[in-house]
Amino acid sequence: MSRLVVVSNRVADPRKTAAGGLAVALAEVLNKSGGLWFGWSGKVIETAEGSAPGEGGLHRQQAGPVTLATVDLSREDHDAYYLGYSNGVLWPVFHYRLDLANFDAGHIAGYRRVNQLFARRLMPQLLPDDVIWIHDYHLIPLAAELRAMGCTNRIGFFLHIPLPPPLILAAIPAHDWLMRALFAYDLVGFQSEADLTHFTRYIQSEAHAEDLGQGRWRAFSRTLTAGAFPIGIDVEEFAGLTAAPEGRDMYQRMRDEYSRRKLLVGVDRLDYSKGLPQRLRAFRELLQRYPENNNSATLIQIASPSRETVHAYGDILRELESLCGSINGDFGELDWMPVRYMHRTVARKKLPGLYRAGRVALVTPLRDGMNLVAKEFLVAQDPADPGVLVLSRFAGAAEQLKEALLVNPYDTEATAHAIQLALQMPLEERRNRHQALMATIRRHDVHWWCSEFLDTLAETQARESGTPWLRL
Ligand code: ADQ
Repeated sequence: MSRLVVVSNRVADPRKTAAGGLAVALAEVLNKSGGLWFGWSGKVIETAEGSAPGEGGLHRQQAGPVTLATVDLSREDHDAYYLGYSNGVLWPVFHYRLDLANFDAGHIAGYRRVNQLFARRLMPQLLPDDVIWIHDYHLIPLAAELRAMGCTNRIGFFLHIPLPPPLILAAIPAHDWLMRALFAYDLVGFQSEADLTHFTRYIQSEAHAEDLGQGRWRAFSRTLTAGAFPIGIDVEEFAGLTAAPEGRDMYQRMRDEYSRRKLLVGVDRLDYSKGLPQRLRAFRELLQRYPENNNSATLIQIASPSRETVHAYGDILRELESLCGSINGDFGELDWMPVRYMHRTVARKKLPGLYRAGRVALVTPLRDGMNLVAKEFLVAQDPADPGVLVLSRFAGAAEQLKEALLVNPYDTEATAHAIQLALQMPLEERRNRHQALMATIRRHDVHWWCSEFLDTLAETQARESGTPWLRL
């Protein structure tokens, strides 16, 4: 078995359960192959302390059979690569928010510099047979940088966020450079068929790519395989958390506290892609249109702090606080607060209890690669008396979770109506929908995702020798 090398912006210690499903799944494969996990240490070194842009020390640490190798970043690199380009250009554009993108030319230089730094630090760690799996938008050009240094290993890439249609992608000044960089990979994986279609339309129209069949495409004198690999969760792990003492305790506390109420739950990172203001407007509409919910329906919305140094995130925070305040002010009673909003991260062990107490989950992003909260909510339910998932049609998960109540989050009235249907749904229909959804979630869990991606990568044709990768 070849050794697996995982590269992602951040590295998680696979021994810590708080790391979550993805880390657990990757840890399993990494453990089996005695693998290496490489990424940014999370540390920013101020230039005054001696770290220049494009430089950063390497730290190696053993986590059981897995080696964790991390690199520090200088302040300048961090600000340009992480804040400026990854989260100031790629995140908004890939989520269709051109209005929030800042195409400052300096950022792309930093993005490229850090990818080159990663390649320089990773290259000496590689063995000839290693299979390399690179994750997400921070590291699109990494394979091209490795190839330019002579790396001939099999390299796969998985994009966790959506890929927009060609015309939106083309708004990025360096879009052709980015898309060409993808051809340094042997396999490129997306979350959904929709994202895959956007990619193939782009490469056909902009790069005259040739369709070789079976997911293989040829352009820039290179061949890659592209496919949709919808990410799942570790169902057993999450069911275990639900049944654990902390999960049960949280559930009981929520049940006791809200015994006279119908509980709705929302759990997100505070991000403009998650559609939080739209969700609150729909909840307000629900209270206005269907007055039987007054003094009853209660929305617990948890929005964990995220990327607060990026400008657009401050605006969404203020908007959310004002919407919650006005709903509580207009509809609240002495003994009933319609919205309980918390701007903090909830410990992973407590989430299943909260989900299980919810009659309805509101997962209504304006755009989302997949959205794992939707899947976690369903796993945490009591199959004999399950809650209902209201899911945005713009989440990648909507391609799979057809039995959820799918909504357009921009349509406030229709979303309010769907929430009302969810609150009123008879037991038998709830059970049937939950059963069908669980079958999908079990079939396509995170272990399936990992092995499907890695098996497909192993089957890609050995890279053509003799065609050196031309520098980007
Ligand atoms: P995220 O945008 O972070 O991930 P999501 O898939 O919803 O989104 O959540 C990932 C994990 O974070 C889940 O396990 C969830 O429980 C946890 N989480 C979210 N909000 C939380 C909160 N307030 N408190 C505690 N935990 C919270 C990106 C893409 C997604 C894609 C994932 C995985 O944006 O579309 O599904 O990667 O590929």
